[in-house]
Amino acid sequence: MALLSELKEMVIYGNMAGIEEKTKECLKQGLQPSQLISEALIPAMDTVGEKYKNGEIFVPEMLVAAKSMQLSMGILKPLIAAGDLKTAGTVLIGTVQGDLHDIGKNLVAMMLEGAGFQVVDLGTDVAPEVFVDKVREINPDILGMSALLTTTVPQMGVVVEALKKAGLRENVKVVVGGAAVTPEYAIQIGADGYCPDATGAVDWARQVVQK
Ligand code: B1M
Repeated sequence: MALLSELKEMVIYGNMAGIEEKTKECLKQGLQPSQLISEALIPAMDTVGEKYKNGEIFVPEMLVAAKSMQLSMGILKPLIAAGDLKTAGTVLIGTVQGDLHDIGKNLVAMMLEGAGFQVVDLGTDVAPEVFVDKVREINPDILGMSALLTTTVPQMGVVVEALKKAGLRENVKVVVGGAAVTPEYAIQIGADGYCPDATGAVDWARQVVQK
């Protein structure tokens, strides 16, 4: 269907100016919101992820694509009845306490949304007890933490310990990322995964929920 391909291309090339109009046009032509998401938006973000992996595009292009996807989603979400859209899984995400960097974390969140995950974003400077309380409240499949400062990375270990103390550690898969985090640190604190970038986070999350 030409309209779906056009919508998909608009996400891939980050056409923020025209994407809302195109989304409305698709709906006017009788296409279903869930169809736009599964046949245009999600495949578009998959292509974007591939292009990023292959070094064909960089963070700014990926951000604009993700923002275009979100503009389209903004129109579609209210039209989707609860339960109509199949979620790939739920991800709770946030930047750890003391850390205000959120560009990378937002990109990870947007890419996960683009891949069909329901993302609950706690923002930045998130205290361990806030992570723990939210895990208890929404029972997500995955808890993702981001840190950009060497001084805030240890907070990730504090959260993992707090989850254990609350008896919630086995209920959720924990993934960590951010420029100051290393795979070795992830192993050291007993996280389930480390992802170096947003596309890696999507691949990892998909594998986890498939299991
Ligand atoms: Co700050 N800052 N900053 N800063 N800042 C860095 C991180 C720094 C490396 C700059 C430097 O000195 N060269 C340095 C940290 C040094 C260190 O600890 N090793 C630094 C510092 C020191 C500071 C302050 C302390 C400066 C000061 O005030 N003296 C201060 C701290 C404030 C605080 O947090 N409490 C500070 C403040 C700021 C701003 C507020 C001005 C701004 C943040 C704005 C914002 O985020 N809204 C800022 C910025 C922009 C940067 C740099 C320039 C860029 C970071 C960024 O957005 N990169 C950064 C230097 C640099 O990295 N070149 C720097 C782009 C982003 C897409 O990449 O976040 O790495 P990144 O995310 C990637 C991956 O890491 C991964 O995927 C993303 C996309 O591929 N990823 C995940 C991230 N989270 C993930 C989670 C996952 C999986 C993957 O799973 C859950």
